[in-house]
Amino acid sequence: MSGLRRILLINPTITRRRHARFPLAVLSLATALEDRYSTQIVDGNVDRDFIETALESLARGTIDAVGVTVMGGPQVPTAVAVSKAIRARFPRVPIVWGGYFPTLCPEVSLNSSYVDYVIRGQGEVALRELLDAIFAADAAGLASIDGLTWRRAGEVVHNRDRAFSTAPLAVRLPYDRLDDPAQYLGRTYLGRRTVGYQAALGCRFRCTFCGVAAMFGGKTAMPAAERLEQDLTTFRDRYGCDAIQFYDHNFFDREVDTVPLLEVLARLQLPWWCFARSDALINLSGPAWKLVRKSRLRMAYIGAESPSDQMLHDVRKGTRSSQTLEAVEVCHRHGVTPELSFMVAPPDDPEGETEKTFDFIRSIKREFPATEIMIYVYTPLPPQRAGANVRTTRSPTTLRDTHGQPVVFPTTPEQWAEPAWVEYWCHNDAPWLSRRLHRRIVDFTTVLGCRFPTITDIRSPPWSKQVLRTLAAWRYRYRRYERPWELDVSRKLVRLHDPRASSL
Ligand code: B12
Ligand code: SF4
Repeated sequence: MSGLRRILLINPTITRRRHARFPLAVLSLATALEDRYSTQIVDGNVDRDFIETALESLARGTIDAVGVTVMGGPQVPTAVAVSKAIRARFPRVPIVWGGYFPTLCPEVSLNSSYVDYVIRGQGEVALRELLDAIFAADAAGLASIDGLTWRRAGEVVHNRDRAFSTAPLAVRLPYDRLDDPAQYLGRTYLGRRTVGYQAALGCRFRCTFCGVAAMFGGKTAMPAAERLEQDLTTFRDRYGCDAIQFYDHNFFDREVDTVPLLEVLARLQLPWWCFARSDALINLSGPAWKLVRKSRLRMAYIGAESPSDQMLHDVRKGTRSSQTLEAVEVCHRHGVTPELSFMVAPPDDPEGETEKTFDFIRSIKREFPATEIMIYVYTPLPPQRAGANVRTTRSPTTLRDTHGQPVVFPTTPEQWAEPAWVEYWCHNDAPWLSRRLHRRIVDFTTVLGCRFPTITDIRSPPWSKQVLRTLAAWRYRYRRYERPWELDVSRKLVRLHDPRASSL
């Protein structure tokens, strides 16, 4: 065994086994630590006893520190559970949290007995510096680690933000270190073995509702085309990959930077899916669209957010509703399915904005019925510390619940792990939503989803989708969304897929 200190990196369970994709956060950290530390990865998406596995590793006495990646929502309860279990049995082992949840809620994360350090933002270099300081017992050194939130004499200290780094684009991830890497390539409507892959880093926009700005501060960087080609060719030749789901926050950045990547994709011709902005799509040139068609882009997920230009302006989206419509048209013209995501029920006018959004969705469906629709509740980011890298439209402290009382956000990870707050983070519910409006959103979503079953659902047989379509037709036509019990029952029987929970 090497004399290196050993770090356990944990990806707590967030999704079902068959939806598990490469755990990119822990793989990135393992690569970054490589020359100084020995690492072990535990992935709760494939190892359903991941807490037991982590404890067994620690019981062998060879683990010197633990890193846990935490996304808000359903990963908070599992991250709390594994961290608590480790703290109870091995109280002296330092536990570090990183990822979107601790980046957005660093103080809350530390308000627990089982998180010692929080890394905000990109973690590769910060974690290495932190481990170096911990093992050198260099308490003074902690103060100079950018992106670290920690406790000094009981008081929470937020070091300054870490500058955006493009260094991760220079390395390739060690996928072969995972047990059976091929198990991470899942069957989706794109292909039999779909890989989840991130090509570029960050996002140059700073929409006020989005956690990505807190992670990257409005910065982005594109990878070299050679890196993309090498990675995708390896996935194809070594693991049998036949489709790609890009995790890039905005695949279509500046055309001049995107074209070399499109050329790679046009050579490989593996069906693919990506996040894209409407303004970028409508401004793509003819030659770029030609590459897109050749490359077999199947679906583009576009953050339409709202039909209201005022709201789009208020959340600093930087696009207009007319651009959403143009993007839908241009996508259809080029054989790409647009998948529009909307945020309904904003706190200022939940009912009115929701109805306007429903009407907008109906008008799009009339003209382009193949457009896919995702409906979320608008849930602003939780309160941020002073000086955080996030711009908010309004202070969350001004939010009121349905009784007119100020919304009190969780102050501990356990509170964020409660079902109501998991729903908040997943954009499914909010304290200002009346039960009536919540019901109406759920009912509309059900009727719409049955009237136009998503093409991403490959498990339900075609006949069952036809049955749902027929059953839902009159409700959709006459806007009779309320209590669609017959659709609820039928949907459960055919187990209709909901891409909001597990993606493709
Ligand atoms: C894959 C993915 C998922 C998968 C999870 C994995 C799987 N299938 O196996 C699934 C589909 C389950 C998922 C679910 C959700 N997701 Co998600 N997801 C992603 C996605 C596309 C990629 C994540 C990834 O691998 N990134 C690449 C790695 C390298 O980056 P990273 O995770 O940020 O890690 C870096 C740092 O965060 C940090 N770090 C991370 N962990 C750690 C740990 C330690 C110890 C340290 C030191 C540092 C550190 O260092 C890393 C390297 O720099 C991201 C978008 C994106 N591109 O990141 C959204 C994203 C993270 N998801 C998001 C959200 C909100 C969700 C949901 C909670 C809600 C929703 N409606 O989408 C749902 C839950 C749904 C439900 N009802 O269950 C948001 C988070 C923003 C926020 N406000 O919290 C993102 C950014 C998408 C977005 N733009 O809105 N997701
Ligand atoms: S919503 Fe999209 S464009 Fe806006 S900051 Fe988030 S990832 Fe970037």
